[in-house]
Formats: sequence, C-alpha cells, structure tokens
Amino acid sequence: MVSRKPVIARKGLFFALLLVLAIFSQPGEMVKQEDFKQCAQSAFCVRQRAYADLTDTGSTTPYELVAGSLEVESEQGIVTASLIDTKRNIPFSFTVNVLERNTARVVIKEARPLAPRYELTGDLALDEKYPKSVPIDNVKHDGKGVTTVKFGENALVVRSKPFSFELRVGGVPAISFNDKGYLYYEHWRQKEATGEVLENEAAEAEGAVPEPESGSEKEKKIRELEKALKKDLWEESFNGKVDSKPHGPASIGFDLSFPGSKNVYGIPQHASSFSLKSTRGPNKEYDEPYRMYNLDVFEYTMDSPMALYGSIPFMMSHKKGATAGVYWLNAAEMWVDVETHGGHDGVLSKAAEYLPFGKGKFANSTTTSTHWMSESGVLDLFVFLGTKPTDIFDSFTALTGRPTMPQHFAIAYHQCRWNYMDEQDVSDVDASFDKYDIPYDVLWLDIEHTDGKRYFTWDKVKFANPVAMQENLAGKGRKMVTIIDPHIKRDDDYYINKEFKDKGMFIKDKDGKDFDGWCWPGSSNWIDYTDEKARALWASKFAYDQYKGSTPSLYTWNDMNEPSVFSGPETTMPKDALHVGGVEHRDVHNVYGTLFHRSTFQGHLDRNDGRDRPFILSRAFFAGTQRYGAIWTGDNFAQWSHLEASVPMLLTIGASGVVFGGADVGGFFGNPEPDLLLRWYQVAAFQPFFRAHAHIDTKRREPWLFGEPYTGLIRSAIRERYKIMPYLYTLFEQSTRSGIPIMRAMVSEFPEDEASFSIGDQFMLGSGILVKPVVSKDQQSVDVYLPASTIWYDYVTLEKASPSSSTGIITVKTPLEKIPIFLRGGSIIPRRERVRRSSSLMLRDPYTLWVVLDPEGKASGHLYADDGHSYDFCNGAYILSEFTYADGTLTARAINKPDLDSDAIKALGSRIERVVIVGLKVPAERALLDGKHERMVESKKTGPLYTSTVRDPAAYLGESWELKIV
Ligand code: NBV
Repeated sequence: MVSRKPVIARKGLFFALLLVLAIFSQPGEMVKQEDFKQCAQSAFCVRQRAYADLTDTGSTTPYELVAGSLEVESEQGIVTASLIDTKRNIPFSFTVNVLERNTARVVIKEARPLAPRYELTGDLALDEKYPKSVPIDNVKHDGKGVTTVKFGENALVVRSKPFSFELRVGGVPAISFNDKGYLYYEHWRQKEATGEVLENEAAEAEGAVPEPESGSEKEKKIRELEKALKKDLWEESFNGKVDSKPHGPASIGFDLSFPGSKNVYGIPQHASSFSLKSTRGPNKEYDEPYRMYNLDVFEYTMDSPMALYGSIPFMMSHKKGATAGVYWLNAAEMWVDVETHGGHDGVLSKAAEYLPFGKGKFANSTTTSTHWMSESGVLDLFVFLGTKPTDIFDSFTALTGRPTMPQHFAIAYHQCRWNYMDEQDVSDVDASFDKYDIPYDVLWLDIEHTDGKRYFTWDKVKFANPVAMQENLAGKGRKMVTIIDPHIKRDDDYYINKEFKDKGMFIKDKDGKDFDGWCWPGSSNWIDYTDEKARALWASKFAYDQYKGSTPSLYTWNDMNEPSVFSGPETTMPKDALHVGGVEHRDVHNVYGTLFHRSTFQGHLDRNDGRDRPFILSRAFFAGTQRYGAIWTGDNFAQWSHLEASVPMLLTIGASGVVFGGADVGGFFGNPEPDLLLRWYQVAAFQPFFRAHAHIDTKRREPWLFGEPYTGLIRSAIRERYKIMPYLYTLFEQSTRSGIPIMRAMVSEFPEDEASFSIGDQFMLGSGILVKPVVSKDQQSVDVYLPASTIWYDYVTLEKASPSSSTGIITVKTPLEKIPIFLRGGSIIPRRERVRRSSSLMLRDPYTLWVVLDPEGKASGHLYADDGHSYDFCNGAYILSEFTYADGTLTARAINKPDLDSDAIKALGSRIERVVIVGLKVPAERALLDGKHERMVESKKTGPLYTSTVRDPAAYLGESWELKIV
C-alpha cells in the first residue's frame, strides 16, 4: 500500500510554489489566458455555437407550440402553452407571467425531465418583495397561430410555428426571442449503460446519418457542425482536470434580438467597453463570446470578453424612446455572443423573413442580436420594458433588490495595502495622514494580519492588541476593515473549521467527502453557503464575543469568493462538487460568492441587533449583490490601460444594479509612476467606492511618499471627495429607492441624445457632474463630449464651456492639476467645504449649495442627510430637502418632515453657510430670506457670465424657505 503522506507533501510543495509565484511574480510575467477556457474548450459553448451556426446555414427551429395549448389567465396575468422540440420529440412548458413595472417572466422548462433540473430560487437571488402580477388587458388570436397579449402599453406577441415571441412597447418591437432560431434546450437523457458514449454512437442516438467523406464545402461544414453538437456530452477535461458531468448535457441556448438598437450594455464582468462589442458576424470585434463565470483571473488582460470575478446575466438595450432589459435567473456558467447589424448595411433579421407580424420590418435597419448559452438550469428569463434606462434600473433592482444604504464613512476615502504589517505600521500610517493633512476614514488589513490565514484571528505578535488599535482609530472617527476569505484552513484546532466540519456544512467533492482544495492557508475547506443553516452559523461568527478582538468600528472585506481554489480547474471549485441537497456546484457557481457576502452582511447586522449598517466589500458578485454592499474590480495593474478600463467596467457594473463599485486606486500589481497614481486619484475621487490598494510586493505608495507637486495634488483630489460627500450621500440614498447608478453612463442621463449612446470613457456622477479621466501619460488635452441640451460649466473656474456646436466636443487642457470635470446647468449640488480628518467629524458641519443655472436660469436638486450609521432613517429620522431655483429665487422644501427636536436630527449639521449661484447673466447684489433677513452678495465675473455668493443666508435644512436674489 502506498502511503498518502508523501503525495500530500508533494502536493503541498507544488501549491506552496504556486503561492510564492503568485506573490512575487512581476507584472506582465504571467498572463494567464491559457489557464482559462475559451469557448472552444467549453463543450457546451461549442455545442451551442455549432447549433447557431447550423441554424444560420438554413435549418429552421424545431420548436413549436402544441396547437390549441395556449391558455391565458387574464386576472392572474399568466399565459401558458405546451412547447415541443419536434426534432427530438421533447415536451416543454412555456409560461409567461406579467408583472408590475412593465416586467414579464418567461419560463421554459422540460415538461417531463428524467430528474428535476436545478432552478435558482428567488430566495437565493431575488428580493424578498417579488413584484406583483398584473392582469392582462386583452388577448387576440389571429387564427394563424399568432397570439397578441396586451398589458398596459406593452404587448407580448407569440408565434406558434415555428415558436418565437416578441415584446413590444407602444406597438414598437423591443425584444424578440428565437428570431434567429437559436433556441436549443438540451434535455436530460440517459447515459448509455455501457459507459462512455462515443461520438459516433451519440450521433446515431441523435438520428444523424453516418458521414460520407465527400460533398460540397457547405455539406462538409454542416457535417463538422453536427459533429460539434456531440462534443463531450458526458465528461470533459481542461488542463488535465476532469469534469465528471454525471448528469450529462443540459445546456440551454437562445437568441434575443433588440430591433432598432445599436447598443447593448451589461453582462459584467469584463475588462471591456461599456457598449458591448460584436462577437459574431462580419463586423465582429472579438472572436470569443462574452463569458460569465466567476473566476480569480490573476493579472487580467485588457479589452477582452474573458470572464472575471463577478457575473450578472443582465443586459440592457437602448434606442431613442425605448429601453429594454433582460435578466436570466441562472447562476451556471454562461457565454453570450453579440452581433450588431448596423444602420443601412444591416443584415436582414430572420424575424423579418418568417414572422408575419414582422415581415420586412427589420430590413436594412439596425438590430443587435445576442445569443445566450448557459451550461445548466432552466430558462427563466425576466424582461423589462421602458422608455429610458432609469425605467430598467428601477424594475431590475425592484426584482433583484435595491442597493443597501451605506454608512457615511463607507463612501469616504479608504487606505489599503497588502499588508499594513503590524500595529506600529497602522499607527504610523494613521498619524501620517494627519501630518500631511489628508483626510481618510478607513484603514484596511489584508491576510497577513491573521494567525496563519485563519480568519477571525489575529497574528499574536504583530497584532497583539487589536481592540486598542481599533479604538485609537475610532477616536478620530476612523474605522478598520479586516479581510475574511471563504477558504477555511483544514486544522482541527481552528474553531471555525472544527464547528463547520462537525456540522457537515462544507462543500463536498463528487464522492461525498469534504472537498479538499488549496488556498492561502494550505489545504482548505469551503463552507456551503447555499445551505441556509450554514449561512446563519457563519453570520453568528461576527458577534463580538465570537470574533475576538473585533469592535463596533471593525468591518469586513470578503475576497477570493468566486471561489478561488488554487488547485481547482480554472482556479476555482470543480463543477461536480456537491452542495446541500446534492446540487452540483456547476448550478450555483456564479451565486456562491454573493451568498458568502450576504451571510457576512447578516453577521454584521446581527452583531448590533440590526441597528448599524454593515459595510462589506466583496470581490465576487452576482445579480443582487447591491443588497449587501460594495464590490471592487479585483487585481488590476498600475498601468494607464487599467486606469482607462476602470471607467467602462464600473459603468457596466453600476448599470447592472451594483452601484457601489470601485477599482484599486494606483493599480494593485506593479508600481505606479507618480503621474499615473495622481491621475487615478483624480478620477476615483468621483467614483462610488474610493480605495487605494497595492500588492505586497510593491513599493509603499501612501500619498505623502511622492513629494511635490504629487502629494499636494493627491491631497487636493482626496479633499475634493470629502467636499462632495453630501452630494454623493444624497445619490446613494436616491439609488436605494430607484436602483439608479451613482456613476452613470451618458446614455442614462441623455437617453434622447444618440451621440451619448455608445460613450463609455466619460461619466456622470449623479446627474450634475460630468467627469472625463486622463488616461495616458503626458496627455496635454482631452476631448470631452458635452450634450447640447444644456449649458456646462468648468468645475474649477465655473466658466461656461463652449463645445463645438456641430459635434458637442470640447478640447480641455489637462495640466497635472486638472482632469476635465463639468457642472451640468440645471443642477443644485450640496457640498461641505470644511474638510476634517475623517468624514464623521464633518457630520455637524454646515453646507454650501452650488446652484448651477441652465439656459432658462433654472436649477433643481436634493440634499439627504441622516445620522450616517444607523437604520433610524427607516423610521423617519432623516432630512430630505428639495431645492429649486427659478426667477431669481431659491426655494427649499422639506420633503420629509423629521422631528427636528429628535436627538438624531439635532446631531446633524443643518445650517447652510453659503449659496453659490453659477451662470447668472447679471451679477446679484443682495439676497433676502423669506423677505426678511437681508444678506450682501459677492459676485465675480466667470467667463461671460457671473457667479454670485450669498454668505450665511440664515437658512436651514429640513425647513421650507425662499431666498430671493436681486
Ligand atoms: O489578500 C491578498 C490579495 C488582495 O490584496 C487582493 O486585493 C485580492 O484581489 N488577494 C486578492 C489574494 C492574492 C492576490 C495575488
């Protein structure tokens, strides 16, 4: 008998080596593309793409509704029918449920599967408040197999033979399903009793004719594609790792077209453009489809559809007057092909050929068609209809959950590095921020703070007094974050490992033993967060008496939760690993990290009996992550290209519901040159999550280490962040009600302006501030697109901008101290000008209002304020004021009338110390509050217009008043 010991030791050595390589490799040395699958290496992607190609060669879709099976329950908003794959004779059920907020849910399932297929339940991925059904207004059958179901302004048009459907808004087609005939639902089947099904046998089983070796090119191509349809049905391997696929093929593919739309957005996470690129057809820009499979991609490549740490199977398309969204409730690996048929040279959609109600409709028009492929599960598709992107943000986050309201400190500046090495280091860094007069709110500790990568513990020597360390920071209103990863060291003396092991709560391997993988602590276990009981137990570990050394000012960072498994296929969990109830990991992979995040969030809630708002940063994400906190874009590089990519990446994630996102400032790997670091700070100060972070092997790069002008300019950028925090906090609150991103693409703010639709390299912070980063070295100037519908003002000089009237583009000089930032005419922006050491020390400070006038001399805006940390706002303890400016009068109205005498409200600053009016044609001289208190006004010429400042107008938030400027 061979002893296992040496094997384990060898394995340990191998992974330890990997680990050292991971830590000490220099950027650029290890581009790991070959460690991750391309479509050609993923059997179901090959099969589904082959199916689509076969369809394109002329075959028509074999799916048909069974005659007379379509039924409508108008009151319940439900349409049902029996669907059949006539080629393979497999029955399916087709159900549409019409929901509030112009949403519909379309489910196609095998009617008689061999065994139940995995269905991602609402409990794991949807908000508790599932949207209500709405009644169907009327139904028409045309007698030729086409049924039109009307609900509100919308219609669902179903065609029986061949099967397809379309959703229309106000009569205009928004989404078509199976237009191109790519629907291909691999049914559960029995594996041949004799073992592995060989290609030929499989082909026979599927009824294909054995191949003669001759024929035309087209015939050969068809034979190749038919062969590809049988690829690796029962087992596949990649880089020597075998996926046993005990249930065989179960993938689902279908096409969705967005007639009239040139642009589609979403399906994060990729280091790619905001408007998605074509991956199919004559104009393709990528050869690979976009992949969604949560992976720890070490040193990821730019401009690529490769999968990264998070996945959200949500896509939005927009054209003037109509926006549509789709969300596939499915957490298995997914690939999506995008094919854009642009303008007049567009390709005639198949729909135009065979749908009587669409005949000729798409001819020579713009259409974007997409092909969705998932490895398993069921087809459970939500569609959202509207006229502008904000409609879709609202309905998508009503379904998957509204963003959680962060604490005030969480949107301030965070200082992180792998690692702050000990308590002295922490204290020195903290003191230096004060010495250099740079505000910051949170100091982060990476994995080295633990006792041997056992999370919830502290290195006994380096962090001997964690409580005192946290209390020192808390004394200045500052917080600490520690990292807690999901891999659990296999060590029976480690209490977390012991308890979860004893309770049988770890993920199992395919043979039913606790899955043993390799990660930072060496041999590790992974908790099964799909198990509600495991989630509850994990949450309980954050109680102060459980997490020794934790205090109320300590928050959490969840890293490596894709999950990252160094020894696993593609550095993750094997797909045939098992979760509670025998569910295969392949079915839940993309939601795993979010369940971990969710459970950590719950732990933070519980530790204070639900009174304090948690702050948890996660690397992996899925639809709904916004309910639990923030994400960041993972291990980027200190390179200009990564700074550039951070903008479209964050725009995409934000438009997919996860509004609280950021990228490591400076770039994680490598050493940024001071100008790159500065440029990064300048843009990140205007992004939702603002954290500097660096790899353990990089040089120290705290802001004061670079000398002038860099330190001074980084200081200004961080201080500017603190000044706009009232505006930012107001945006976050707005987002908790509507799902609207904080950092917005131009199309979200200007849905009528076609030139905005494909822009992803500049963004709006809320609706009032436009930011364009500087993303290359020594860049002297930058072109910015300013929509013509309003006036824009330079953020620093407050001068009116003059873009070219034909293009809307303005060229802005970008000396080191400046990136282009503009104020949008028509906005009112609340600020705080007195910057202190941390944001909580600023909560009682007075406000300044920037009133930025549009061409008609008007402006409006809001200001939200609460105690910054508790849930008392849910009981009305908040101030929400609306400001409008018109005809020379600034009017304040309290939207929420809080109890102004309550402690929570009294503790807040509410005085307005300054009103700055930008864009006046005539300088103001005096101001009168409610016709009484008169104030002097200072005015100065800013470009062709004037800026007037009213000091101390004696006005307060939460009250109604009128300030007349004369
Ligand atoms: O915990 C160490 C790092 C962390 O600093 C980084 O932010 C994560 O994205 N972590 C990844 C693991 C190792 C990276 C090489």
